[in-house]
Amino acid sequence: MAETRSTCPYCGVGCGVIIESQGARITGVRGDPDHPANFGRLCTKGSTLHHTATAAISLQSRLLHPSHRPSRGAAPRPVSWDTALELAAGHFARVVRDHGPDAVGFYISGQLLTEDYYVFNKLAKGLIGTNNVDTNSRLCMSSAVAGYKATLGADAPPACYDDLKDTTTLFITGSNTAWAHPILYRRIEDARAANPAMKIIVADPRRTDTAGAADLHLPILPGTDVALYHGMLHVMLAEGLVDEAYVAAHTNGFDALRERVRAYPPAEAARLCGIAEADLIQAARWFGAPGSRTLSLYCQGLNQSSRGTAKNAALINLHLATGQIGKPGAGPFSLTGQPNAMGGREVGGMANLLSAHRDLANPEHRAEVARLWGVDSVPATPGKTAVDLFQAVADGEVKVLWISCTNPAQSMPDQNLVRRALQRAEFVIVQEAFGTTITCDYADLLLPATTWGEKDGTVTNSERRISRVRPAVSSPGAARHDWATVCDFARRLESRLRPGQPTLFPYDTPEQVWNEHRESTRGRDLDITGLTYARIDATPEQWPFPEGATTGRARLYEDGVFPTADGRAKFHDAPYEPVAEPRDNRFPFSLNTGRLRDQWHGMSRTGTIGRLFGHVPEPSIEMNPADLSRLQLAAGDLVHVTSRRGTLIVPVAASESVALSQAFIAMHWGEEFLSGSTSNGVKVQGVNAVTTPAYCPTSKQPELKHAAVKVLKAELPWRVLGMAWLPEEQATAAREKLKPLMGAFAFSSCVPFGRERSGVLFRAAAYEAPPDELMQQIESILGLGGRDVLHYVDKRRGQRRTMRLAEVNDQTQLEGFVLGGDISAEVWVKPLLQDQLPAQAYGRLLLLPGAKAPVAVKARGRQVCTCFNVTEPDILAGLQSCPGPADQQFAHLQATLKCGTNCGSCIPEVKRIVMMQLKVA
Ligand SMILES: Nc1nc2c(c(=O)[nH]1)N[C@H]1C(S)=C(S)[C@@H](COP(=O)(O)OP(=O)(O)OC[C@H]3O[C@@H](n4cnc5c(=O)[nH]c(N)nc54)[C@H](O)[C@@H]3O)O[C@H]1N2
Ligand SMILES: Nc1nc2c(c(=O)[nH]1)N[C@H]1C(S)=C(S)[C@@H](COP(=O)(O)OP(=O)(O)OC[C@H]3O[C@@H](n4cnc5c(=O)[nH]c(N)nc54)[C@H](O)[C@@H]3O)O[C@H]1N2
Ligand code: SF4
Ligand SMILES: [Mo]
Repeated sequence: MAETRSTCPYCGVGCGVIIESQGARITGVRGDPDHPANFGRLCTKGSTLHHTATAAISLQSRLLHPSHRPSRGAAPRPVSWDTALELAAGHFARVVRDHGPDAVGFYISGQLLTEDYYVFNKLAKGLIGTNNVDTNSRLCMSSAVAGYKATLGADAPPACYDDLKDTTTLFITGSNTAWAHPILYRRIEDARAANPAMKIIVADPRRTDTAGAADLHLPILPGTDVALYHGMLHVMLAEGLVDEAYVAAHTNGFDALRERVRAYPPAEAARLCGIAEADLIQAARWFGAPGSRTLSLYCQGLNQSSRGTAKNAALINLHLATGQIGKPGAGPFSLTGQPNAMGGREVGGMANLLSAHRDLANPEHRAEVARLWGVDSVPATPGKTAVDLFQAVADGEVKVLWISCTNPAQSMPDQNLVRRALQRAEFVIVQEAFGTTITCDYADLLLPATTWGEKDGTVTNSERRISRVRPAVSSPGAARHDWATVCDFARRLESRLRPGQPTLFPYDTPEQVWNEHRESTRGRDLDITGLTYARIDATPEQWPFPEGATTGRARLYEDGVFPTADGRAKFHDAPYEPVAEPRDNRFPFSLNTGRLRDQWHGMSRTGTIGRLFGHVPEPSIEMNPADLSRLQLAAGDLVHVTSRRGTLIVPVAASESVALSQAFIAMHWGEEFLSGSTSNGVKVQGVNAVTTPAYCPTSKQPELKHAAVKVLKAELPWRVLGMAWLPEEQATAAREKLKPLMGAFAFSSCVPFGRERSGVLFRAAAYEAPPDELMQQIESILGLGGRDVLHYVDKRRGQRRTMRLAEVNDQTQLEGFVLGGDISAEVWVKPLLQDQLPAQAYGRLLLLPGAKAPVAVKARGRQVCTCFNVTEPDILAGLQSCPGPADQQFAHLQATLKCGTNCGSCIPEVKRIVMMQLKVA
C-alpha cells in the first residue's frame, strides 16, 4: 500500500489529503494532519473521495479515449490522440486565418491546476493572439477580484484562516460557510468555543445552518447588501466608531462616502433590507466596537450579483473605515469557491487579466508579459467574458470553442443562450474527466482528462496558500493531463501559425511550467520567487514569498500601505441599486440558488455515489410553508417554476429557512439529474433554465442569486417511481441509459441512493400514462425485465406495478420496483427497499394500487450524519431519552449515536435540531 500527499479537489478551503492506494487503485483517503488548512480534518465530500474513484465508477463515467463526433447528434467515435489534436489544430488554424484570432475562444475553469491554467493563457494570449479566454471564475470570484482591486488596489485576500483565533466579531455575509466551506467552519466552532464572547453575525436572506448558529441573523431581502453596509457605516459615523486616524493616514475618498451614507440612516437602510432597525444598529456596534477585531467572511451572496463589485467594495469600506484590516483577527476575507480559482487569478487566466496580477489595459504590463513569453505583443482588446463569450458564439462571431474542466450546459445562467451557442459553434472541444456531463453531448471533439488522484501540479487556496496536487495512480485509459494536452495541441498549432520558429511550449513537466509562472511574479505583489516545488512539497506556503524569504506572509497590509499608486486604499462610493430583475405581479417570487452540503456543482463526481444523496435525496424547490398554503400546495406537489427565460418542473418542499415570497433551488440540479420537457416539447435544462444572464457592469459576474419567477401547480396526474438495487458496476451506466428517456415525461429526475449498495431512483410525471414500451424499457434498465418479477398492469386505469423480490441474507427482500399511476404506496414500498426490510409479509399487496401496508413500515428517514448514517428520526428519538440543556443533549447524541464525531459536517444541523426541539418543548 502506498500513501501520497495531495489536496482535496473540491472547495477553496484547500484541505490536505493523504491518498491511500494499492497498485493502480485508490483505496482510501484521510486528512493530512500536517496540512495547515485542515490539520487532518476532512468534510463529507473530501472524506468520500475514494468512493468516487473506484474502478467500477471510473469504467462507467470516465472519458477514457479521445473521440470525435462525425456529425451533430451522432455517437462519438474513438480516435487516436494524434488524429484528435491534428483535427483540433486544423480547425483553429483555419478559423484564425480566415476570421482572425478573436473568432476562437476558450472557456476554462477554477478547478484546473495553476500549470494547466498557465499554458491555456499563454496559448490564447501568447500564441493565438486573442484574449478570449474566460473561466467559470467569472460566475464565481470576478466580483471579489473587482472589489479588492477597486478598494485595496490588488486582488489579494488580506486575511488568513488563523485570524479566526483572534476575531471578536465575525461577520459572515452571503456565505453558507457551514455547508460550502465546512472545514473552515470547524475552525469557527473551535474559535467560538475558545472565546465564547465572540459575536457572530450572518447576513443571508435564508436561515441557513450558518445563520441558525449566529448570535444575530440579518435576513436581508435579496440583493440589498449595499444598503445594509451603508446603513451600518451611517451608524458607525453617528456613534463615533469610525477610526478617523486610520482613515486619514491610509485611505482616500472617505468624504464622498461619508456624504453618500447620509442617505442611509438605520431606519431607511433597515427598511430597504427588510430587517429590524435595532438589528442593523446592533450589527454596526459589534462590527465597529472599540478594541474589537472584526473579520468578514463572504462569498456568492455578494459576488453573484448584478451589483457584485459594489457589494464587495461596500463591505471593504467598513473595514477601512474602522481600521479593521492588516491586524490579527481582522479583515475583509473573500472565501474562494473552487480549489484553484486563486491560481487562475494569479496567472491572469481571465479575459481582462494578465499574468501575475498584471492588467490587460496597461501597455507596460502587456510589454512585460510579451517579453517573458518571447512574443512580439499580447493583444490589447479585452476578451469576451463568460456570458458575452457564449453570446458571441451564439451570434456566430466566435466559431471555435474549447471548453475545459467546466460544464457550462449545466452551470451557466440562461441555458437557452448556452445551448444555442453550443449548437451554432462550428467546432466545440470538450476536455473532461467524466463523460456523463451534459456539455459532452454538444462536443464535436471529446478530450479525456486526468483528474484528482492522477494529476500533478499546484493549487492556491482562499488564504493564498499554495499546495501540491500529486498523483497516486497513473492515468486511466488514454486520459492525459490537461497541461500536456494543451502543450501538444499548441505545438501543432505553432507549426501552422508560425512554422520554423522555436516553440513557446517547451515543457516536459508541470514543474517547468510552474517555474516559468514563478518567474513572472518577480517583483509583483504575489511574488513567489522564493518557492520551489520541493519547498511546497514540504510545507504548503502562502504568497507573497519572494526570494530570500523564509516564510510566506500570513496577513497583508499590516503596515497600512496598499498596492495603489500613492499607497493608500480607496473608499468606493456607489449607491444601493436593486437586483436586475425585481419580482413583480407576473413573477412574484425571488428565486435564489446555491449549494447543498454534500454535493459538488454538476455532480459529475459526487453524483456517482449514493451515500452523498442521504442528506438531500432528490431535487426540490424550497418555499416558505405560508406561501405553500397560500398557493394551496402540499410538500411534494409538482410545480412549474417559470422566469422570463424558461421553465422547469420540480417538487416543492416546505422550508422555514426560506422567507416569504422567496424560493430556493440547489444549483446542482442540472439536466443530468432534473429534466423532462414542457408541453411544447422543449427539453427542461435544469435549474439554470430559469436564471438570468444579467451581470455586474464592472465584474461581468452574472446574478445567479436572483431571478424573478412564478410558481404554479403542475397538474400531472400520472406518476411513476422506480427504484432498484443494482451491481455497483452497473448503477451509473443504468442512470446513463435512463437519461435519454427523461425527456419523454413532463417532469423527471434520476439519482443514485444507498450506502453499502448502489441504488438508482427514477421519478417522473406525465399528463397521462406513457406507452407500454417506454415503461418496459425503464423496467429493463432497472433490472425488472426478467421472468423473476411480479407484474400487474391495468391499462384502462393506467396502473402499473412491477416488483422483484429476492432472498438476501436469509430473508425475502424487495430488490427493485416500479409504481406507475397512483404511487401513494411509495410511503411504505420505498422504505421496504431502501432500508432492506423483510418483505415476505406484504405479498400481493405490493401489486395492489393504492394499497396500505398491513404492518406499519417505519422509514429510517432523512440522513443527517453521513459518516455514521444517523437520521433525523434517530436524533429526535435520542433527544427523548435525554432531557436537559442543549450542550448536554448534543453531547449525549454524540456519545450515543456518534453523529458529529467524525467529519463534523453535520454538527450545525444536529445543533439546530436540538435547539428546535427545546423550543417546541
Ligand atoms: N458543498 C459544497 N461546497 C462548495 C461548493 C459546492 O458545490 N458544494 N462549491 C464551491 C464554490 S465554487 C463556491 S463559489 C462556494 C460558494 O459558497 P457560498 O457562497 O457560501 O454558497 P451558496 O450556497 O452559493 O451561497 C451562499 C449564500 O448566499 C445567500 N444569498 C443569496 N442572495 C444573497 C444576497 O443578496 N445577499 C446575501 N448577503 N446573501 C445572499 C444564499 O441564500 C446562500 O445561503 O462554495 C464552494 N464550496
Ligand atoms: N444557478 C446557479 N448556477 C451556478 C452557481 C450558483 O450558485 N447558482 N454557481 C456558479 C459557480 S460559483 C461555479 S464555480 C460554477 C461551477 O460550475 P462548473 O464549472 O460547471 O462545475 P463542475 O461541475 O465542478 O465542473 C467541472 C467539470 O470538470 C470536470 N473535471 C474534473 N476534474 C477535471 C480535470 O482535472 N480536468 C478536466 N478537463 N475536467 C475535469 C468535472 O467532471 C466537471 O464536469 O457554477 C456556477 N453556476
Ligand atoms: S472543506 Fe471539504 S470540500 Fe473543502 S477542501 Fe476541505 S475536505 Fe475538501
Ligand atoms: Mo464557485
